[in-house]
Amino acid sequence: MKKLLITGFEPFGGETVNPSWEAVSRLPQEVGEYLLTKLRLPVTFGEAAERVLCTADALCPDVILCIGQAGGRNAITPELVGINLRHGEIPDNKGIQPKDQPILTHGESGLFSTLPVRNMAEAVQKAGIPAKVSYSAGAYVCNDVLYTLLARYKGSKTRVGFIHIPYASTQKKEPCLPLEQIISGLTIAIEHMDGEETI
Ligand code: PCA
Repeated sequence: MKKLLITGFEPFGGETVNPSWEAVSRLPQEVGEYLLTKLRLPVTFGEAAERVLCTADALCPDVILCIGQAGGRNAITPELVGINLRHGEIPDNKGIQPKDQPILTHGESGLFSTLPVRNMAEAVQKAGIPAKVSYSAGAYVCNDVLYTLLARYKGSKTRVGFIHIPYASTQKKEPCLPLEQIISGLTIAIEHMDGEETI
C-alpha cells in the first residue's frame, strides 16, 4: 500500500474542538490504496510544520495531506497554493503573532500544491458535498505548514496538499457542515489524489 501522512489541528481561537482533527481521527486506517498515519498538530507557527517534517522523515510517505479549519467557508476547499508569508490576525496557541514576515527568507513567493486539487474538489462536489478549489490558504499557521512542506518536498516524489474545511455543525457557528459530511468529503478527496497535479 501507499503511505499517507494526514494531519489535523488542535483547537484555536477560542474553540474547544477543531473539526480538522475530529474528522482526521475518525477516518479509517485505510482509504483506497493508502495506509494512513495520523498526526495532531499544534496551532503554532514553525512548530506545526516541524512536527510534520519530523514524522515524515521517519515515515517517508508518498503523500502528505494536512487538514485545517477555515471558519467562514461553506465548502471543502483543497488549496492550490502556499505563499511565503506569516501574518497572524490573532496570536497562535503560544502567543506568537507575526506581522508580514517571510516563512523562508530567500524562499519563492508562492508554491503550487503537488496534488490534483481541481480533480479532488470536483470529485467531492460530484458526490453532493460542497467543494471548490481555494486560491489562498491565508497567512496563518495552515499556510505556514503548507508552504514549508511544499518548499521542503519540491522536486521530490513526496506529494503535498492541504484541505481547509468549514466549521462542523456541533460548533454552532455558520456556515457549517455535519462532521459526517466532512469525513465523506475527505475520503473522496483521498481517493482522487492520484493523477497529474493541477498546475
Ligand atoms: N486553521 C488555521 C490554523 C489551524 C486551523 O485549523 C488556519 O487556517 O491557518
